[in-house]
Amino acid sequence: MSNTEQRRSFLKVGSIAAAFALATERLHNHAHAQTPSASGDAASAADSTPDADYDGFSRFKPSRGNDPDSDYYLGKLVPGFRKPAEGPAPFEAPDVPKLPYKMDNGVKIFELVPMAVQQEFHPGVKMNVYGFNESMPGPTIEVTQGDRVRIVVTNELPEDTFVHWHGFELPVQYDGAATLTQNPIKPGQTMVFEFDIHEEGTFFYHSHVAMQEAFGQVGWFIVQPKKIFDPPVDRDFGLIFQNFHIPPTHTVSDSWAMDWNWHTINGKSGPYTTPLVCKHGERVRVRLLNFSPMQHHPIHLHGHTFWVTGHEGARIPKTAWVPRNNELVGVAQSSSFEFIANNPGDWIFHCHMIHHMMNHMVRQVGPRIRDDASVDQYLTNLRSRPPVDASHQESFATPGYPQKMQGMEMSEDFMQAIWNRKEVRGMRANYAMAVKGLMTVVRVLPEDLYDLVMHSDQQVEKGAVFAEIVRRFGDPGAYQAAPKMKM
Ligand SMILES: [Cu+2]
Repeated sequence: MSNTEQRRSFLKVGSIAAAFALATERLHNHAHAQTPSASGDAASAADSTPDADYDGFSRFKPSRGNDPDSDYYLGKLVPGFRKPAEGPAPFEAPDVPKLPYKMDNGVKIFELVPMAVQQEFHPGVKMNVYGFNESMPGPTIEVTQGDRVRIVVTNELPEDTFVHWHGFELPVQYDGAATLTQNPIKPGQTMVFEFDIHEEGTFFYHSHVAMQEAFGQVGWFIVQPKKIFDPPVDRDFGLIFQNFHIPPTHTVSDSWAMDWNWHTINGKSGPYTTPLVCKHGERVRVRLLNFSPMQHHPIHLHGHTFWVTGHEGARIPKTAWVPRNNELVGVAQSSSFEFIANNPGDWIFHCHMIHHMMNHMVRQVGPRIRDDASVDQYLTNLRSRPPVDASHQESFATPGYPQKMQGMEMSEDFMQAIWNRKEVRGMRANYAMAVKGLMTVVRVLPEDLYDLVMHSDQQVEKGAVFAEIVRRFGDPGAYQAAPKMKM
């Protein structure tokens, strides 16, 4: 298929009106003019740009580089586009607000309110959990190494609480380790914590009452280094992974449970998790925090190899960075990794624990027990049995369980809420069926498509951006668009 033909078929799939086509063309050309390698029909342009090649590693196409001992092997020290003089890229935890502060005599003052909140795990599915300042996880505290902070904690929970500043080397009376170091903060009471921050890196705050932790009481506490981390990144994302056991028809977690049926990333459960959107060629940092009560999460990113650059204690010396596709994050551990987004597409980014890849949405792994048959009978007759279609088997549905929202049972309101977010524009029409529980998506978009998705108000048909990426970087002749969804 010629390029022109491919383009036409894209427009057909995309139904992105002529206006959009022109706009894309314009954005595309613009991107070419500014950063010849940073866009589109990229491979050849990228090859001729010195910036794109680092000892055989290209920031614009999948590549490993020549020598495992090279600084640029797998993109290890390939810098982002951001200039160090611009300071660190702003930390961004999708769906979680930042906690504002006031200055008083050089002290940054934050007001933190532990409270019961309603958190919408899925569209319309509001769970009663504990958080801070109307949010679960709590709002992000972001400061700079060397700051002095005063955190005014006012307890609006119906019970005593303690707040711990996880990882900070601070005066012991501010440690928040329950009655070991302080008296409880009674309901309605305020306690002031004030300390200097000499560390840098990924920290968090949380209640130091076990059951309150299980109810969701945690938030980021990010300390940007005085001297910006090298190499500079263009994106700095943060994701908090949590598990809850919320029985059918309930909205309150059973914090005593040993098993978990609801899984959230930044307070939302796949497919309601918000994709991480970045531009082709950028250097991206992701910080993960596993704040599940009891379960570890092996976190896997598709289509890229990342370097693990730090944990919650500190950044790791570069000589000890490890390249991975999957990083196990233990309970109350964080892990930071960085990669060059050199492979355009929509890449699933998920916990690899099977039970965490669904909210008891059984269809992805098949129903546990087939209708009218014991497992033995089923296995005996395997060859002669017709394939199982679990999508419409009411007998598998447990009232109130999230499997009700699986597949075709996703309601119109549900799907509207999913598609109302700009971050998902142009993704495949049925993408939501693949993103469940502890899953989200990393979208690596050429600059023009990034602008279309994140900054334009154009109509973008479902699947159009994905099809365009396949057209430019993949094998469009072998690509099939998603079937039209009913809604
Ligand atoms: Cu997991």
